[in-house]
Amino acid sequence: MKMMTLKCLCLVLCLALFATDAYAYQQCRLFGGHLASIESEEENARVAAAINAVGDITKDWIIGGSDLGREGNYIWVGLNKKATYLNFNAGEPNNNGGSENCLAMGSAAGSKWNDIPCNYKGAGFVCAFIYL
Ligand SMILES: [Ca+2]
Ligand SMILES: [Ca+2]
Repeated sequence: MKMMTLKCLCLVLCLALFATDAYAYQQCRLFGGHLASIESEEENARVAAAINAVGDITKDWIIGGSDLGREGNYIWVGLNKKATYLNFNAGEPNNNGGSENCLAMGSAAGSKWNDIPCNYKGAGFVCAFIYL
C-alpha cells in the first residue's frame, strides 16, 4: 500500500548582517534546512513573497544556487541538483569580475536573480525546511 505523505515547504528568512553565502549555507544546515532552491515560477513567487513579508526586496537575498563547480552550470546546493528553471534579471548572470558564483534575489532585479560573489554580504538569506 502506498502511503500518502504531506510535504510542507517552509521558508524562513534570516536577516543577518554581513551574511555571506558560506555563512548562510552553514546557518541553514545548522537548523536542518538548506538555502532555498527555486525550481519553478511558483516557487520563485513564494520566495519573493516571503522576502516581501518581512524584509526588503530592494536588497540582496542569498538563495541556494551556485555555478562554482562549472561556470554557467548552476546547481541547487541543498538538492545537489542541476538548476533547470532560471530566472535571471536582464544582463545576468554576468559573472562580473570572473568571480560571481553564487545567487541572490532582490535588489534592482526585484524577484529576479543576479549572480554575486560568494563572499558578497547580502541583507540576508532564505532557508527552506521541508517537513515530511
Ligand atoms: Ca559564475
Ligand atoms: Ca551578476
